[in-house]
Amino acid sequence: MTSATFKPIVYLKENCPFCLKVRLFLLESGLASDVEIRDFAPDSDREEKIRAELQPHLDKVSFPSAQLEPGRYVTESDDIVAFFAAKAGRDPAGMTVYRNYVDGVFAMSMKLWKENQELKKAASAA
Ligand SMILES: N[C@@H](CCC(=O)N[C@@H](CS)C(=O)NCC(=O)O)C(=O)O
Repeated sequence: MTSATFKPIVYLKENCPFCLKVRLFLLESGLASDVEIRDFAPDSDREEKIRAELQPHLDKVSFPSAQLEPGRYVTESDDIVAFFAAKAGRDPAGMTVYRNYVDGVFAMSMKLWKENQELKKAASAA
């Protein structure tokens, strides 16, 4: 398969905030039909299959992941969004739903997660 005929594959874990970021971008930009989405529920048989599929290509499997071009695998949500944004000439900063999610619920969940980690660390050191 050549780069011209290859359909990028995006791997998404349900309920993952980073994966939702990628999914929202693809939906709002209208690019969802240009990629193959392989998603799975946590702890499902499908998760095992997808992890086994990705494992030979990545130092560490995490989600979201994507095969952007034949043999080119990436795992960072921002890199995946940047690749598709550049390819389609779309600016994520101008996408209302995507920006609302990234600057709102996503940013808040990252902040709370970090605070929780710090509280746990402080509690275990006390
Ligand atoms: N920096 C990464 C973080 C991704 C991340 O932490 N994803 C979690 C799921 S929410 C993950 O893959 N955890 C390990 C795992 O599920 O094996 C990104 O922005 O894509």
